[in-house]
Amino acid sequence: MSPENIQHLAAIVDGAAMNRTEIDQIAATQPDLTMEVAYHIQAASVKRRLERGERLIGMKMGLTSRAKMEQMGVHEPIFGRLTSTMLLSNGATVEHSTLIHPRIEPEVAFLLERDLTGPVTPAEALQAVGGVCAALEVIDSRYRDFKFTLPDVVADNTSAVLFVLGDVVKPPHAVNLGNLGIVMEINGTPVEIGSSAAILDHPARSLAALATMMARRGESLKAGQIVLAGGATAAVAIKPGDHIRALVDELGVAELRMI
Ligand code: 0L1
Ligand code: MG
Repeated sequence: MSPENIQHLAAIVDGAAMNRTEIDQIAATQPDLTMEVAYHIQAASVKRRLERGERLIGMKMGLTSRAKMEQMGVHEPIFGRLTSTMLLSNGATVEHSTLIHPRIEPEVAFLLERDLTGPVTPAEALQAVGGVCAALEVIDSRYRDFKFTLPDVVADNTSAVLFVLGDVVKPPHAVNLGNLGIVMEINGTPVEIGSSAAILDHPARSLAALATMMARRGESLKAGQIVLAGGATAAVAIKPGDHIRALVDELGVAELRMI
């Protein structure tokens, strides 16, 4: 695909993300939308956000659990980019009308205290981590009816829109990171129950996979960045009035409210 077309498609997904409008799948009209091209479109669309003053604050892994892969009909993890306007304070209130068709999923997040350049093993990846915490990620695909191919969702920055982090931060070796029980409640009712083991079998494997995938593109993670390791359950549609809490063993609660 030509550089001009990549920039043109980046402007379309960026515009849809900014204006919270639905678009048609890119793959439907662009047969040369490979995964490599899709990551170029993602990078170019996020660059537009940075040029408007947002800061790159981290990265996210997507489609890391079998439940998510089955839900979306795909079979490999992908990564996206987190910017400063996506991070809300724990317990924040979000207006549903400012989103398209939001869904939410409980996650575990890493706070990096060292740079991390792949390829790395999970054990090496953990050496860059200063802390882990509970997280909730709101995803809001810009594609009509939340339907897309894998390259489409990569181009759309893996549906990233908002996230919150829990207040409890612990060193990764201080918790049973590979098997933390996770419950997501909506209005006091458990709607999803899982374990951090569902995140590519161990969240450290997700972090290592991220660093390794980024290295293939000549990119790396930096000290101070946040990494959302990926959903541990299926994502759930949310509506006005919902109070959503992710309760993660040993890591407390990440929560937000929809109005
Ligand atoms: O964070 C995620 O796992 C989302 C990846 C993109 C797929 C989706 O929008 O469900
Ligand atoms: Mg996610």
